[in-house]
Amino acid sequence: MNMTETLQKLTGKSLADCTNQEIYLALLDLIRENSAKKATPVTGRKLYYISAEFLIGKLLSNNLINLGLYDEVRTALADAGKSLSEIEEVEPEPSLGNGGLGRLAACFLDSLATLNLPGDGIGLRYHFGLFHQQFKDNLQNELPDPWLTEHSWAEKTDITYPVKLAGKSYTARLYKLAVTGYEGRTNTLNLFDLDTIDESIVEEGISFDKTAIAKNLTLFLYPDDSDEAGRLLRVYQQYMMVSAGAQLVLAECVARGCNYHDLADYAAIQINDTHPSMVIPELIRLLGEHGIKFEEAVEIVTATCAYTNHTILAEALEKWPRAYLDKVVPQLMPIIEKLDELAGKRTKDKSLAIIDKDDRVHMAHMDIHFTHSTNGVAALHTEILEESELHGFYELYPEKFNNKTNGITFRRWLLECNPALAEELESLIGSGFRKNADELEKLLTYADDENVLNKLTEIKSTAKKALADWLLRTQGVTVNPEAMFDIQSKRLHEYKRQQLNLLYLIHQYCEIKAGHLPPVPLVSIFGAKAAPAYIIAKDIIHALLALSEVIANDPAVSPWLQVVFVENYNVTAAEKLIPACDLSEQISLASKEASGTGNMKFMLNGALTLGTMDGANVEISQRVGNDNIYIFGQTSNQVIHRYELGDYKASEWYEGDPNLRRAIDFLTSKEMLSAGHEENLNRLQHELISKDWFQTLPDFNAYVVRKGQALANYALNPTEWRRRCLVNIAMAGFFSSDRTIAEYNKDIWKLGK
Ligand code: 26Y
Repeated sequence: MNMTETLQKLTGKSLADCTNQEIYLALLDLIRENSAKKATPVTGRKLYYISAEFLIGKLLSNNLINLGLYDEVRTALADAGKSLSEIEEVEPEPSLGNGGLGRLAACFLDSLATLNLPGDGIGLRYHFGLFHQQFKDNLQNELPDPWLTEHSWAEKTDITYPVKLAGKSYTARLYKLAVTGYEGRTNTLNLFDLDTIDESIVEEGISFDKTAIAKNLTLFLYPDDSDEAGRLLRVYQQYMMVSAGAQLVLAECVARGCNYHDLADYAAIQINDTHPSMVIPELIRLLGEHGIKFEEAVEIVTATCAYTNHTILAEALEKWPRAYLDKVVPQLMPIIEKLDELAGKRTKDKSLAIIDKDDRVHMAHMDIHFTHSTNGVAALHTEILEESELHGFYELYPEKFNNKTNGITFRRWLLECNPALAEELESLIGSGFRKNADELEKLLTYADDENVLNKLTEIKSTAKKALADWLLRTQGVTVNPEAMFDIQSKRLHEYKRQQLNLLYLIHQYCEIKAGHLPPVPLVSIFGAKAAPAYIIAKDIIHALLALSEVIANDPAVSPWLQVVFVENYNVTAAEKLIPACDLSEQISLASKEASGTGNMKFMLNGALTLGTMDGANVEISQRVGNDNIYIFGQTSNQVIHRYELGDYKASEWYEGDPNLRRAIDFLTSKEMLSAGHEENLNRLQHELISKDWFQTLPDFNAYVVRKGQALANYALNPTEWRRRCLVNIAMAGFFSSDRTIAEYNKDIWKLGK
């Protein structure tokens, strides 16, 4: 049967007569059937990647590509006058993550299945995922983002586990989502949920009764934690995930012959940041129920589990008040106390304790003491963990520490989002790079080939036009595709410094007003959600939206400068933005961005990076060489030193630099106040002058200068620019998540088949 016949059989009628919805459902069936064929029994060690987030994005095209059905399906649909990209729009995006950490988990699942490694995910089936972002009056509003339909990828099973929360019993139900690799095996993403969740309790925006656990437990990903009920709910979520997850791991291993004592021969558990850390005491508790003594259980769990750290920001390192755990998980507290005691026998250093003097439980400390591996996510990040943030632990357990630089799956971030580039690469260097990303380096032989460079320019122009169409259709804005496209898309956070970009844009606005025209028109595109309770982050969004309006209304400036803030940035939007980018903004305060993974996606798609020496930017710059990246700003050592001295005064920088002063003053100018709100703009201005915790001001000048150079190079030397893009694509192979996963497997997991 050819594909047209197969699909017609599935829909029960001629394809031309089907609605997009009907075709979508038929494709879902087709994919289910094909991926099920690739599920293989496991021998030896199997990985369980436990994570509160799996930002998987839409799955239709991804699965078709991985199953090798994409071209056939597209052609069959086109023959019937249907377009695959329109059918894709029927699929709701599962936004089961905030940002980098969740998307990394999704890339890892793809690579595990592609490398034919047995590795499943364990997480929660949030009904609304992350909120849907809406702009109104230049402010962010949050709305629920429903994605579950009766035909979701995650399939309900009969498997349930009892979970005790605050002394009451609940029943966690397992849903399974097939993860099929590129020409590889099919693994499973296991998502837990309660049958009793009640979506109707959501009121205004995303508010709901946070105390009705049976109704709300998995409603949202990370509900607003600005109040105690919200924080407690997070503990409830985390425990439900790890308790059901641990029971699943044990049940699967026992079914394969494990006798509990040899658990580590059957399972490797990777703890993705501290959100699943309670899996450690929970496993010890469950092993105890099977007759294993505490000391042995500790050994088994330590040999089974490993921990990944994704941040050095103190506020993101979870420390739960003991009272919360006493309330929600009283069954774990005696175990956590014994672990704390045991840790105390290994070191006298109180700063390494699990329970501190204020009775807070340090989840990361429990992870490091009681897993066999702690890794950072980029070379610089791991170095900072070893040398400063976790130095005491590094001295105690040097053998546990290791680095695993992040990666991205090239299936989604090249083959799927940029088929034209993938096709061109294939015609030049063959298709080997699809599975062996290092082969991209072969592209270097074309670095001086004018035809190839022209072709790359043409591909970029087409992607920019496609983005312009998409922006018009979805956001109602018109952009000039001849302009340089400069993109900063990532969660909104002060350390990522969207505010630095904001100050640059104001500076440019003032320069243009003063008659100093730039060498090329610039379209600056942002995509970012701010945590609902993060006031300054929301003020930064507000200021950018207001500035966008001010510029658009000024005919002297608008031909040269445009600010576009994409509403509701998510994986789907990222797939449109990334192929169209000329300049990738990676401008976090050095030392603060653990790795970044957007930086890798942009590079792979032929953008040049404007960035600080932070996270994986350091490794990108090492690979492409300093001529092929725009680096600026303080180094992480300088930043750490400044924090140690504790004498940073933003106001001195503000007073001392007329350009900076002009830009900051402009925040509350009559122009900005005509588009924005005094309260928000004043607050942001005050924050920058009096605090500026992430040292935006000391990097301002260097940023303006470096960005100016990038604009000039782009405008005046297009061939050289494109050559640099080619070098970036060619050197991106290292940042494939296949490489990352192979390293985790070799050093930590040692998986079976
Ligand atoms: C505790 C709670 C508030 C919380 C929720 C989400 C804390 C952290 C997070 C998410 C963290 C995150 O996304 N971290 C990012 O992980 C990426 C993958 O390793 C890194 O590339 C990126 O630098 C880091 O910020």
